[in-house]
Amino acid sequence: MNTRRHFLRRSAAGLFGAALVSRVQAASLPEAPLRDKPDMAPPLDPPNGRPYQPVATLNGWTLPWRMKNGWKEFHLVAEPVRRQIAPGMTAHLWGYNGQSPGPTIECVEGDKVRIFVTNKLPEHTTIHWHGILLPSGMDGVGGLTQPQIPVGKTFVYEFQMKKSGTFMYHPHADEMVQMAMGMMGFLVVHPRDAKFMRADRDFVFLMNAYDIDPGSYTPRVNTMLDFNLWSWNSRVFPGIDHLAVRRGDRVRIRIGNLTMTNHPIHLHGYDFEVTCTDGGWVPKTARWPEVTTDVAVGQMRAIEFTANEPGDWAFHCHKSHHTMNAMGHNVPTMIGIDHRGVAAKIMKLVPDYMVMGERGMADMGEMEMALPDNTLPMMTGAGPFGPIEMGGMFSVVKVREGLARDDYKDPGWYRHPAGTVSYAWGADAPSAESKAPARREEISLRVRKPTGHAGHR
Ligand SMILES: [Cu+2]
Repeated sequence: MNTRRHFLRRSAAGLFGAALVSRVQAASLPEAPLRDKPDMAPPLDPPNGRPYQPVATLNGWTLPWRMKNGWKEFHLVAEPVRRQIAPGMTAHLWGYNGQSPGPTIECVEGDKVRIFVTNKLPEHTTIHWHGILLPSGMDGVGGLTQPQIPVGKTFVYEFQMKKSGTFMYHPHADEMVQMAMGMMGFLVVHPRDAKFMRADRDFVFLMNAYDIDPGSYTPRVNTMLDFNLWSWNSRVFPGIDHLAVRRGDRVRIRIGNLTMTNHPIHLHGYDFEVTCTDGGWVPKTARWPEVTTDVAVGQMRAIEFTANEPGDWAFHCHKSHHTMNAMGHNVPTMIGIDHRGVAAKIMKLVPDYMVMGERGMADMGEMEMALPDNTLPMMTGAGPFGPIEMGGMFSVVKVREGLARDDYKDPGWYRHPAGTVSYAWGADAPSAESKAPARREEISLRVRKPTGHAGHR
């Protein structure tokens, strides 16, 4: 984590003399830490205030705060950022404190919170605190409850957290543009009683979507439905963190949806219950078992399960186009049509031409073809048994024996006990020990997609 030097200098001035302290501190802003890496920072154990089990933000981090006269003070800086969407592609987005999404804000029911928001965007902005019960004038709706924050200015939001739960923040100013550019963040309010709704692992991420032409860097901001990158915390598979879980852990995954469509989120290997929405905790008597829960636009859902079954469990949006990266839709379906020989003839005229799928599109997962710069394969990623043929909103919950409490590292692929893996009829049951590389950096594939920018709905 880097630190913005000028803020540091201003706070450090207080150290040099008691006479200066009050005057400088009255005028000083809290530090606005900056993060330049897209990988998951370790959960931030609260250094002061009431204790809680901190959350793990997929490909993200938690914003540190300072305590001042009983207030928890945070500093968000809205600004242009560069976000690696997955290895091989970087996007020019807008976000907070160096990343899109912005850092997760964590606090405790009853906390008095003061959030400084500095605007370093090229246009005005505000922040709305989605789901938080607060005074109307702190609600962050530009024009309605406050003037927009002008370029270069800092506004202050102050409120007390009346209830615990799962919330988010995003602009309520030029919203279409600012959300299409990646401005959003997670906000978790922990229960005052640390034993209430305690989970051993508490993951959070926001769902977002971008429309970035292959070979370019900046999202189209007018797109309403035809997005071509479906992301979790502005990352797509295989760039999304795995969810490492110790066997026996009580696991919570909190998900918010700031895309323009719903996402049926599906977990393999477990049934789960929705225990929290952006409206609050769901009473036990009102929950039911699910393996897929739809998260509608603007909603948040927390799902919970006890991780009894070890393995590598796929976790993804069930809209199959949302587990693909950018591709074209103006491609005719060729299934059942024998066009052998045609491609070779066309390739003499158009060297990088590729015929799509007379047997389906699965071949895409293993083809080695050139991509435009800064463009991700449509379907990619290799597992221990071959190409995974996914993109977009896909990750893996990796349940393992004996992980340390604070160990969120990718534990590698699951080693299936002998005799527990599906095998080809007529062959001997194979040994299940996987020999695949453990780290996904070593296994990315490059597959050329059809040209044309149309995305998926
Ligand atoms: Cu989806």
